[in-house]
Amino acid sequence: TTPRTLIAGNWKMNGLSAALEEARAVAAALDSQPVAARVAIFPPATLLHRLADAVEGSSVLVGGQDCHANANGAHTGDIAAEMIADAGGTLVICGHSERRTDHGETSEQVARKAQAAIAAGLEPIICVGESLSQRQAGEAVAFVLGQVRESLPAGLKGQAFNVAYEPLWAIGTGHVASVEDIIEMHGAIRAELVALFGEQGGATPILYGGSVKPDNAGEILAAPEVGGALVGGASLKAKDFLAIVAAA
Ligand code: G2H
Repeated sequence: TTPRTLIAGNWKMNGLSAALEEARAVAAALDSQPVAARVAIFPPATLLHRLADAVEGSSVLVGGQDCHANANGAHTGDIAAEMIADAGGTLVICGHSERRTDHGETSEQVARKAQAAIAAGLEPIICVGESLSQRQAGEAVAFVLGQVRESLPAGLKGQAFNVAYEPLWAIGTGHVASVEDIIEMHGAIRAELVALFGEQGGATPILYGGSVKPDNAGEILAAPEVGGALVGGASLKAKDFLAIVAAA
């Protein structure tokens, strides 16, 4: 069976208490008009618990933007996967390019985070993506497949997880990857997932992320091997986010 499309709204470091209204609006809209896709919101950690409470009883899923590889301990400022689950989250983003860039996260660390997420019962979304210079040098596919091999721990086998392809040059820039580029990369990732995980790898959702907006979501989500979208900027307003959900 084909897993349901996942539309994930990554608020990044945006959102104060007032933003809970946007999440409530998303939940109310989905309650009055159910959709086929799974819909998840990833607020900043400070809002995780309150957002989970705000959408409780609705179909909206909640997730964390990052988790630590360890279960607990002396790691000031970090958040354990179990804490995300305790706050009402069921998913977590691992290895977003902004974590890799801002915090120097390596694929090896990302794999440990994904393993920790699974141990806590969370469904990880593991992010990969090449830089503009790598794409221009013709190395995009080889680089991303290397990231897939290094960032996905063997412990994912038999567990629910997702991969997100986010070309760095398309994140928050308004430069969306062409559908041809997306099809090529998602096809390559699919083949790698099958090689790594067999039948399960053939069904693992591969999300696209990078300047997904209401006006391009339909075309991207209809492309082969695109199992959902990781939406940043356009997830902050319920109206835009719901338009993307409606395109799924
Ligand atoms: C890519 C994406 C969501 P945006 O990072 O993670 O952000 O849609 O703003 O490009």
